[in-house]
Amino acid sequence: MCRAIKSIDSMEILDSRGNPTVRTFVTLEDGSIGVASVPSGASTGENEALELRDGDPQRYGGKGVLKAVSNVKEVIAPKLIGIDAAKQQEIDQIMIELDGTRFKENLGANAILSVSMAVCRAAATSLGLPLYEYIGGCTANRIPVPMMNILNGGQHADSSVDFQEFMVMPIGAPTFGEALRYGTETFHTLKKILKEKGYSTAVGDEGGFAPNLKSNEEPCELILEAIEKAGYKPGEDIAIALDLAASSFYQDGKYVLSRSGGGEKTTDDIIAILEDWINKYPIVSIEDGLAEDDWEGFQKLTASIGDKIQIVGDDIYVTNTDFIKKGIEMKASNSVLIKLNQIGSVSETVEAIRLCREAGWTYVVSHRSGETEDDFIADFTVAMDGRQIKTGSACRSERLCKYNRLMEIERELGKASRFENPFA
Ligand code: 2PG
Ligand code: MG
Repeated sequence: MCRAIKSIDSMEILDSRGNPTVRTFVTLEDGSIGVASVPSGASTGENEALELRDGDPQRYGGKGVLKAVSNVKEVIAPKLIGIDAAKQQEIDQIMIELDGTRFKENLGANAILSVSMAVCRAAATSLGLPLYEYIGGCTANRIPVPMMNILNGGQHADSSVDFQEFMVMPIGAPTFGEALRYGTETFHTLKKILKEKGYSTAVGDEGGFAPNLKSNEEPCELILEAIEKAGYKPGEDIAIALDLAASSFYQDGKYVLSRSGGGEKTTDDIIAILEDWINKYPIVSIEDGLAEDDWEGFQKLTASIGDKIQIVGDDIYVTNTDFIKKGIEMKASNSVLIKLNQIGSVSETVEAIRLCREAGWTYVVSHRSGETEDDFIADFTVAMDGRQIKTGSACRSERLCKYNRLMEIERELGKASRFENPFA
């Protein structure tokens, strides 16, 4: 069997924040090689699959991943040698059983996911197919609308803004390439505006600007101005999407806006703020507007504005079908953020997306704030017929490599490619 796995190797590399992460190499009998690197979050959900770190204070402040690397080489590899790399589900299942815990606490989700993705790539190479076609079949042709995080706050920046992500979504663009241009021109225009106002134009973890602003609302005002000054129609050409990452400022049942000096807010206060904002700004999507433990709050938020905009759950679901099922039953949102490393394997991520589709929910495939030059999610989103991808701003190559890959795919598909406003 030429597609059989011949060897699996792994190493510690560094992510975009200079923290260690896992890169794995899978080689098949026919010589095909698949390489994959896993990302790492900062505003992580409590129930994410475990990112195994060494905890050795002598190396990288305890953040080394040599144990995860050794788990790939010593524990996982011997069980997978000889198996057909195209048997993705079987391979993922073997690793899940080998780990034996609900949150992949033995082997580490970083170890398991790196193998899962590398196996997938190796199989695609062996079959001579681009990754999106291998996973999604010969009809995979939709290029997602980017959510470009051009202003970073919260845990992704060292600034006075409590809310984490202020994104532009070029929903009115005719192609992905044009969407990227709309978003990038807005990003450059925002830089000029910030400069004129005497604000810093240094960037945060996801490549968006990270100035100290007067309030959590000012980013919306500035982005609106940037969209217009760049020559686009707000809401028509370019809309706004937010990720508050509200779990990161939720303490003892209250939302504490300490960075901006905004004081303590209740769930109802936050909902009122968001209701007000969606009337003032062309906001089409709000992610983690409330905290992961605030299921009733999510329900309320969705009941109040879920018919007008997309309500995305990230920390609350952690790409885990158990939590997504609960959310669907409770009508806690109408969309799910999808991150491979929250659940830890390609097959389980596909299951999470299936569940969203069955419920008639949307899904947004996402990067992490700590990324690598791995562009797996670009192909994966196209394969999953994903209409939206969130992978950062228009700078920092660990963000742009995903966007650049999507431009390549759009070019390769030519006339067959589709690009549509997900909200039309
Ligand atoms: C998020 C992500 C990605 P992190 O909250 O959606 O933007 O951030 O990877 O830090 O969890
Ligand atoms: Mg989020």
